[in-house]
Amino acid sequence: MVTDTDYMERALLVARRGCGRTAPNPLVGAVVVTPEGVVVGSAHHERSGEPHAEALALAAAGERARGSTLYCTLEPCCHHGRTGPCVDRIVAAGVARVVAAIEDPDPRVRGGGVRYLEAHDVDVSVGVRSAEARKLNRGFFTAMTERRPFIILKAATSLDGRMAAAPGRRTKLTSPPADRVAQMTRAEVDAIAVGSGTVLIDDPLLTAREVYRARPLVRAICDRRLRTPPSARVVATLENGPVVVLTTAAQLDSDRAARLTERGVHVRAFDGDDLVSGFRALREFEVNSLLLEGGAALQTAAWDADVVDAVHLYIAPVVLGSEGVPFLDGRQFTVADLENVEAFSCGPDTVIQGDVHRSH
Ligand code: AOF
Ligand code: ZN
Repeated sequence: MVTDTDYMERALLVARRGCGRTAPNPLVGAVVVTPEGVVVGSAHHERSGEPHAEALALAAAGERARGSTLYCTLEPCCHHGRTGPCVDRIVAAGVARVVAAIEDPDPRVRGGGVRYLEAHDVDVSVGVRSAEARKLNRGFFTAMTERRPFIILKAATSLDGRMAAAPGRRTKLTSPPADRVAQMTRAEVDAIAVGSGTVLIDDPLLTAREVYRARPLVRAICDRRLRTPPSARVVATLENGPVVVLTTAAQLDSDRAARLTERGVHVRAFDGDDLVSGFRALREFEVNSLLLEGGAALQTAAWDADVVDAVHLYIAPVVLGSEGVPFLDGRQFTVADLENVEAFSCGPDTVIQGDVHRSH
């Protein structure tokens, strides 16, 4: 017997085909199934501004959608956005039943799709595979509910929890296999962020390399004092993705801001004492998820601001000693603070990935 859960898993699989392309919109999959259990339409949302998964799946099903069940990984929309409400199409197609994995957190929807369908005699169930559906779109959910991106803090440390041998000294800790895993994460997120100290010390490119990315990666620099040199490598590689320098309002009129802007860098102001306002400013660049790569000061500030949603730790089998720079400036942190932990070996290194447990 094929169950609702089986069809929803299929819809989730289909939704993943849009991976890395849909931001700021969600990944959505939809499957149309006749009362006999035949799949007559199946589709995913391909890119923001293009047709929704439900509309595409119903179009594929045509007349066969009448009396069918529609499985969708997100509650169908009921707003007049760029593509028109899916609920109207569902009713017009004569769908008898809708099974949605989870309520849409978009304030324009939030249960409105379900209410509309029920008012038009469509039977609706919400909650099948909801945890997977939420995970699939965790950036979208965080952006909708908290108005900031989902933030992954990435750090490489020694066995004794040090990130560098001494402050301001670049210390290579991880092996090439571990670096490849880190590149895969860069391929999945919408943006990467570093502090200006990291730009000055490491002069990184902040691009996704040796991995496929469907869209350019937004590269953000938190730079209250506007120290980013216009000669930085990140500025010289704008074809790899936009560069956004987040600074304070006082710096906006400076010559340095003008020079960066001339080179095509987006200079934006944020409240320098409120890091979250900086991350919020990135919504202009359609950023739902962000990888926070360094340095130590920026990571500690994000941790203290309670906006770190997940931690990716790369632990190298070396000891740097007490002169080294401690992870999170020595703040109390153990893997027990994380949920859904995955740990694996990568060459000589150990990678630990987990979500930050929040009581609120
Ligand atoms: C999508 N694809 O398959 C579904 C979405 O900008 P619009 O008009 O396309 O509307 C985007 C909103 O539509 C989005 O925030 C979500 O609430 C809803 N559902 N969006 O891009 C889809 N089903
Ligand atoms: Zn829709």
